[in-house]
Amino acid sequence: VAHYDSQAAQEKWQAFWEQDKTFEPLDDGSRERRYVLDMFPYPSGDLHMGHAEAYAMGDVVSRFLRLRGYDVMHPIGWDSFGLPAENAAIRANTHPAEWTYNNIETQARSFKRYGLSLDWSRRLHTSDEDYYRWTQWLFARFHERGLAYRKNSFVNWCPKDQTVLANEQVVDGRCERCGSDVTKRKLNQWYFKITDYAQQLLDDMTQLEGGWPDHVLAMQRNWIGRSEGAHVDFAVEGRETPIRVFTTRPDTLFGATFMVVAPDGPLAAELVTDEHRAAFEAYVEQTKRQTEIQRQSTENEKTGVPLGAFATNPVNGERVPIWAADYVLADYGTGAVMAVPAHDQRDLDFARKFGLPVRNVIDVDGTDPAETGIATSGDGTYLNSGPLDGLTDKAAGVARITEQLQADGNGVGTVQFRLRDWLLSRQRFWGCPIPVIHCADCGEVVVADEQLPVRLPDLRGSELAPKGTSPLAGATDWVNVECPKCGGPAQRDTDTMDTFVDSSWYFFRYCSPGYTEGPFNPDDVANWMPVAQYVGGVEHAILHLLYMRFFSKVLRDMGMVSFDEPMLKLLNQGQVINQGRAMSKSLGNGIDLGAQIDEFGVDAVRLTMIFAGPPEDDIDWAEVSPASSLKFLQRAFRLAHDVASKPEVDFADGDKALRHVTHKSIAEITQLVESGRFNVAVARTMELVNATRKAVDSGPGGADPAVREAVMFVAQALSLVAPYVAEEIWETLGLPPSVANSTWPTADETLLVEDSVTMVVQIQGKIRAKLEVPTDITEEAALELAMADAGVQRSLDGRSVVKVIARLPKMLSLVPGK
Ligand code: ANZ
Ligand code: ZN
Repeated sequence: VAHYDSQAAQEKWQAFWEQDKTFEPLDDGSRERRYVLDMFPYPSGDLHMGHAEAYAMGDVVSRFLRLRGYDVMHPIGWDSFGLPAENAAIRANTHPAEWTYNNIETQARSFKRYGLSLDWSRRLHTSDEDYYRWTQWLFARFHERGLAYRKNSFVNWCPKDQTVLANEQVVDGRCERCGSDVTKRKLNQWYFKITDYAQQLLDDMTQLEGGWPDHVLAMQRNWIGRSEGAHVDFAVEGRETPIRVFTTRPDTLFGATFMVVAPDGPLAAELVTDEHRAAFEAYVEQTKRQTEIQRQSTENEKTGVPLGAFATNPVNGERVPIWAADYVLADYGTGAVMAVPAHDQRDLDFARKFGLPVRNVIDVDGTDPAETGIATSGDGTYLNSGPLDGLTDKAAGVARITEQLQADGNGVGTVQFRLRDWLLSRQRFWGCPIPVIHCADCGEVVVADEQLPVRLPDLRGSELAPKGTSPLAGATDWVNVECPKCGGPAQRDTDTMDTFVDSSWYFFRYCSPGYTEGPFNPDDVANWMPVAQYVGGVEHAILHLLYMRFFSKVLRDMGMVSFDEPMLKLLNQGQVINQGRAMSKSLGNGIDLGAQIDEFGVDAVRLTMIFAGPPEDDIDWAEVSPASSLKFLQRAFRLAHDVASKPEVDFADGDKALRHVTHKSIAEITQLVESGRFNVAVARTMELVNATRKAVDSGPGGADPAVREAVMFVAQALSLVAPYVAEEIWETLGLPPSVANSTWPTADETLLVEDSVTMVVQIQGKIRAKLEVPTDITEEAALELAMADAGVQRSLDGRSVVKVIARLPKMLSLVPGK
């Protein structure tokens, strides 16, 4: 029997695709373009099972669109700056580039072996000079537009990695990378002003609905966190300017009995009186050890200190004390709140602990929070609230009080976002240098475009060890330069950029690789983008996927791109797990991709990944069987050897029944792949293989043209998931290579009609019904249909059927009991 040799097929077809440039797009406008993009890999070690799954998914889409006649771009590159390379270089006393580019070569080889339909001619690495030159160029443009700025503030600090982290990189109070508890440090750092785009990032999500998973949109919406409310000004005794608070409930202002400011913000330090200073300073130290999550938790025992300062409630003239407490965050709203203990649980817990007054101003359910200790919220009847008394509607209360505040000049309605500006400085070496020179006289001078890239100095090994300052600061020859403006002595910025900056624009670069006039050619981007399908892990739901949307909007405002959203469709593949758990070293349940491929071949491994379930679901490797995938592929391959007709044969002469099955498969599989149901498409392909095998062995036989037609489509459908065996089948059929260059068929509507015949139903020799049934009807289905017929029921008259004689599809005879 014929048997396909998966390893030999792999080498043969890799060479063919490379030589044929099968997967390089024509890019000449002769076909409609489609851009299919996988999130580019980080070069940590070799490819693993997770990569294998994600890229197998992207390849289904890319190969499908190619066969459908589109000019498909499916590029690959590496996100090659980052900490692991630096840590490896410190350990091995080498340069991070060595580790990085070695790993890239290993991964590139594995990608090729894995049979992905990638365009290698557009390959990029974010750590290449001709890439990071343009990252710096973009930084300069952002700076010109006021979207890159420096400020001094408390930032998230990872004590292990010795670098700052963006808010998005702090997960449950820990460093997203190494899991260390994140602390706070006061540093002068660079930020991107993503908050300028908060509203647009929110609004444009309507363009992504349907194309992106709902939960990703929900996560972004929460992260952006839009709140409507008001700014209210409280005059402070002995201070010229009032304190401004942000509140979502200005209608509760009559119940504001004290104020609270963030201990670690500038206000508290300024307001505190000498009498309270020592206690306050101790409290600030304590605060810094708390994570943001702990601080916001309602479970947390409330702590705080009085500042000795007092303010005036603008609506009733009451004198209220000002406290500092860690539950108020320095960088949300204004870093100060009006405390309304009756209607905010945190304020109530605080008031009860420190004996501050509680005044109920909304009767929600007849209870008094001062007595119950439970704050009430929502609609109710206002009381103790001057002009609001008697109103029962929250919206009306908010509107009324906001109007009054505005009229008196004590406040204004406003919108607040949870989203913070993006902190992009990192005190690490292996990243894109920030192209700024600091001069005592001229301030921040951005390096001129012609001087880019600002190259990394040549540091290695122990020179990179974390010291709490950037390793670049140690490269004094590199740091000390002439000020480009005044020629005086100046210093380069010694921080590098967050690697999420690199990955915020790589997909533009793919459109015009090697372009030297800018980061990309706007014409190429106009041709290829937006991306038709983006594939990658859900762990990027807020980091990368928010940042790249922000970059695209800035580029749009610069006139370089014309769309609001760069990625129209997003697929988040599930994870590959083993025995119900994520694979990990400590559990010892890791599965090695290379070993799986050695044993079963690429095709079987990929088929297993796709067939396991819906793309979004996790795959438990303990519950799937690459061995049976391989068996199926061998079955499909053997079919090709049983095709006895020649390529010139006319399918119209083929067996009707098999043609019907084939064309039904074409229609269904097309629709299934289009709607992302890849696993079901594979199941349909398996059914087609079975039907064809039957036709060969016990039907019209291998010489029938319908068999050739069926096997050709089997090869095309399989090429999306098992490309090597698909090529082998195609070749065995005597067709010119490659199946990847073939055209996906369209189903012939006339062949889709179900063939039917008339089935007569007899009872005791008499015809009781004539029913239209499919030619391939089963006895079970025929009996069910017959029993549902009114004439049959009348004739049976309540008697049960004791015997069935079936001569299908033409006749069904029923023998009733007594
Ligand atoms: C008075 C008030 C009364 C409040 C009431 C709520 C209920 P969101 O919805 O998340 O925007 N707040 C304002 N700034 C804060 C900060 N920097 N740290 C901690 N809390 C802060 O929350 C807005 C509400 O959170 C604001 O409305 C304020 O408390 C508090 F019955 O003001 B509210
Ligand atoms: Zn200068």
